[in-house]
Amino acid sequence: MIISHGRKPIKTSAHVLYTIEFITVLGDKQVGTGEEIRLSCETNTEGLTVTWEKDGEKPTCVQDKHIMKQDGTKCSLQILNADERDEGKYTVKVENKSGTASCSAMVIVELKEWRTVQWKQNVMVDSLSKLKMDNDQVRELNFLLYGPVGAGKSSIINTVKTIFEDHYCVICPVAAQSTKSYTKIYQKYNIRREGVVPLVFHDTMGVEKGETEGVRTDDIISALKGHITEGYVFNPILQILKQNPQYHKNSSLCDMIHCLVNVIPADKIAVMDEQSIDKMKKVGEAASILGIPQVVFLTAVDLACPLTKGNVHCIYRSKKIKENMQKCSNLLGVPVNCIFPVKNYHEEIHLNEDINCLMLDAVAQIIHRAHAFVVTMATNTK
Ligand SMILES: Nc1nc2c(ncn2[C@@H]2O[C@H](COP(=O)(O)OP(=O)(O)OP(=O)(O)O)[C@@H](O)[C@H]2O)c(=O)[nH]1
Ligand SMILES: [Mg+2]
Repeated sequence: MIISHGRKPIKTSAHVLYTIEFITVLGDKQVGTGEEIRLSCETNTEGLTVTWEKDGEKPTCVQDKHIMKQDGTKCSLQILNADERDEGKYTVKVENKSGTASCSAMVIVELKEWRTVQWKQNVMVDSLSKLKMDNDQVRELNFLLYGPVGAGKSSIINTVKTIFEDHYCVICPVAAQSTKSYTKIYQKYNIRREGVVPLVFHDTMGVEKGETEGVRTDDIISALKGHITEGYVFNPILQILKQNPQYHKNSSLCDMIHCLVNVIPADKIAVMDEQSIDKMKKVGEAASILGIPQVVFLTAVDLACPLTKGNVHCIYRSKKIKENMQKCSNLLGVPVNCIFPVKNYHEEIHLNEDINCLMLDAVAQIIHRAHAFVVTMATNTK
């Protein structure tokens, strides 16, 4: 980005000053931890006063780490031994009596990988597809997707089906961004791969602020307990009544939800409204009381992090993703090790192994937790 506030050439008693222009500007950088960052640019004129900013503020310079140079028309900032604190937007401002100009660049510092993923799609899909339920009471694991409008709940189902079924699936309707939930019906989706894989994903209406808007907290709690059957049309004004034909009174372990999957868009954590957060916390508390494990799938990581957008494989090296996971943990009170960033298919026309592996890793986690819940509950009820 270049901003020039120059005026026409002006003549001083000593020499002519020209409107400052950049001949070369700062370029975006992506470096690993411990590497060197070198930002440089060149202007059309000498004798300028140069100042640097990081994220709009004067950078804290450390001796022998930050080296600023100005040589004729060239100026540079060298940062040695980069660490996560060096990530940000850098701006150089140059000025003389004729005016000022500035240009900026983004610096991304890849962290050391703090969580590992297998990144081998075939191995991961094969091992998950072989899942067999050896429990007499429960033949399939039930997952409920719950979260704000437009968070990507329905897209998760499409992405998981796409991966297991090996072709692009848009079986679950998704919306263009809107403030009202596109999904209105409680619908369940099975996963297939050379036969049925015993995983069932339940799609729900989105959470909204306002007591009579979006999916009701009491309805989601009823769904967790297995009281709501497929096809129920959510009513934001009225909770499901026991007389409703879609209310399943005598639910058992096989009807219950075995893992609650909260879905939060990574790019919108900062703007989530308090009422929606409170609703989600209430559902989370109800799940804890029932003993149902809960996790968060953090979607839209591509919109929240340029490093991940460029390469999903780098996700667990991204400072932005790490920060977002921490923010999400603080917001919902879910530990960071229960938060899984995922990327849904939404505009791609080709399948991507990294997107698949990231989702498969998250799915393996929920299977593990749901299975452990079923085993515990089945043992306790014997
Ligand atoms: N960039 C990006 N867009 C996504 C991602 N996941 C979903 N989307 C888009 O977000 C929009 C909403 O997605 P949905 O799956 O309909 O969200 P939802 O949570 O089911 O929304 P409601 O049913 O309306 O509550 C769609 O346009 C998706 O294509 C993602 O990981 N990255
Ligand atoms: Mg939906």
